[in-house]
This record gives sequence, structure tokens and C-alpha cells, in this order.
Amino acid sequence: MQQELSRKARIRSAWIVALCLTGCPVLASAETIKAQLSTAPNVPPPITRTKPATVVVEMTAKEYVGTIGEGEKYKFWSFNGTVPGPMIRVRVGDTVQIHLTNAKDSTESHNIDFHAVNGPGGGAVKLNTEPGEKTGLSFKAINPGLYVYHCATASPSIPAHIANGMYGMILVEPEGGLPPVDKEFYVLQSDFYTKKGKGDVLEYDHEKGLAEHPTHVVYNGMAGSLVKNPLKAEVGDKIRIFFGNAGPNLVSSWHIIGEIFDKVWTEGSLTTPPLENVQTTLVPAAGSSVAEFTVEVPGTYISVDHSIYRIAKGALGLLEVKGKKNPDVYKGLE
Ligand SMILES: [Cu+2]
Repeated sequence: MQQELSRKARIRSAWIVALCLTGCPVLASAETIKAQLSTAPNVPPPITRTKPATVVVEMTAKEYVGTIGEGEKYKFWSFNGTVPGPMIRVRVGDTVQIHLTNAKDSTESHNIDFHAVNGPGGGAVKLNTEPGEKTGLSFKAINPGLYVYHCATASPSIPAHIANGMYGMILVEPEGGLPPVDKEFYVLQSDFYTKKGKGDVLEYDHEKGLAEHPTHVVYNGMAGSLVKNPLKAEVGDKIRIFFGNAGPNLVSSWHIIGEIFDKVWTEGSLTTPPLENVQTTLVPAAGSSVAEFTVEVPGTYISVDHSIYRIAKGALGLLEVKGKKNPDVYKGLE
């Protein structure tokens, strides 16, 4: 009897050793790390981990008065006090823990619908957060790609929360990550619907939203944000732009004047082969595109929505490239 028991104990021990050598589910739990968030046009650093982790993301819904255009103020609703909200970078297989706080002085309830989530409401139904309260969501990043997130609170209306600035992007890197490049940027287009308000602060205009007549079409939350602070690169740099379109209404015809996208991952689908040699790419409302190109010639390049009247509403940004002239590629003639 004693011999039989010790034989069983030996077999059990051998099983435990074998399990642990092949990835013990008890001892080898995934590490927990705090997400490094970035403010547009900056991008969080590439992920060097080769294994999934639990990534903790702190988000705060904040309403504030900021600049929407030259000499124009607007009452934005935001994530983390910027429009767009921060860019989040995780890898496929990560468990993402979202902690949403709604600031005490908010006038509205807020939540987040992550397009990277598999689950009802993209997480919004778990993240309905009243002013001064906190909620949480855990989701597994199953599908790699570049995704938009936005507030989807029904009161006063979902479009109003998007139109007021509550959006950002989350990148889910595929297995093995993305190839290194010289510069990465985060650019997000959106449309605003404003009317004269009290004092000198513009107000949200629901009627203009319904009519799909924006007063502002902007990159990174402000008409002229990328004119005031252009993207910067050097000749020979390989550039990757994570481009999003929050809408809420317009589809963007994204184009960079004087450049050709060497590669475009349309719809933000990073596991599909890219299109090559693209002049203009369509980015749907609540969609994205990842573009790569190498700059051969120094100078100023202008990023536009080539639905071109929109440049008068702010859809224009600059990329300044410094470096040696390259007459073999570009020069004037006498
Ligand atoms: Cu909201």
C-alpha cells in the first residue's frame, strides 16, 4: 500500500515538473505592466516583448475649454485632457485592463467603445462612468490592427460625444511586431460642428451634425495643429504614419502632396499584404490606415484631405524634411 502511494506521488511530481518545463500555468503568469501612452503626434515606443502581458491603461474623461482654430475656443470633451486622446500600443494576446475615471467636474457620463475589443459595445457597456466615478474593463487583444476608440454614451447622443473630441487610437501589434522605421507619427482626422456660444467659446451644433455640415475638419484636434507644430523628418527617413479618422461624419481622402505612400495597410489591417505605390487612401469614419514612405527630397510636404475644400476648414498639416538636395530625383530646369 505504502509502495503504491509513493509510486503515485512520484508520477504526480513528474507531471508537475513536465508541466512547469512547458510553461507552468501557476508559476508562469503573464507580467503586468503599465501602458506607456502618447499624445498625438507622438507614438508609444515599439513593443519588444515576445510574450503577451497584462497591460494596465489609465484613462480619464475630462471636459475642458481649448483652442479649435486660430483665435477660436471650444468646450471639448476628451480622454486624458487632449484631443485626440492618447495612443495605446499593445500586442496580440495581451490582456488589456482599462481603468476609466470620469473627472468630478464633468457635466456628462462617459464611456469608451474600443474597436479592438471583442465583446458587447466594445467595452462601453462595462465602462459607463458618472462624474467622479471609476469603472474598469479587461479584454484580450485577439485581432492585430490599428483601431479607433471613442465615447459611446447615449446621453445627450453618441454622435455628440464623438463630435466633441472623445476618441483616440489603439494599436494591436501582430505576433513578431512591426519592422523598425526611422519615424512614427500618430495623426487623427475629425470633423467638428460649432456655433456661436456664450462669451467667446464656441458650442456644439447638433443640427449641423445631422446635416453633415462641419465647421472644422482638423488633424489632431485643432485647425492648424500640424502647421503650428509640423511633423519633422530627414531625407532618407522611412516614415510610418498611424492615421485615424474619428469622423463622426466624413470619410477622409488622405493624401500627402509631393509624396507617394510606398505601402498602405488599408483599413488598419496589419496582417493583410499592403497596397504599394498609393497616391490617396480612403479612410472611413471610425477607421484607420497605416502608411509607410521614405522621403527622398528635402522640403515641406502638405498632408491634406483631398476632398480639397476641407483645407479651408483646417484639414491641412505639414511634414518638414531636412537634408541634402537630391537633384537626381527632383530639380527645376532653367
Ligand atoms: Cu463621452
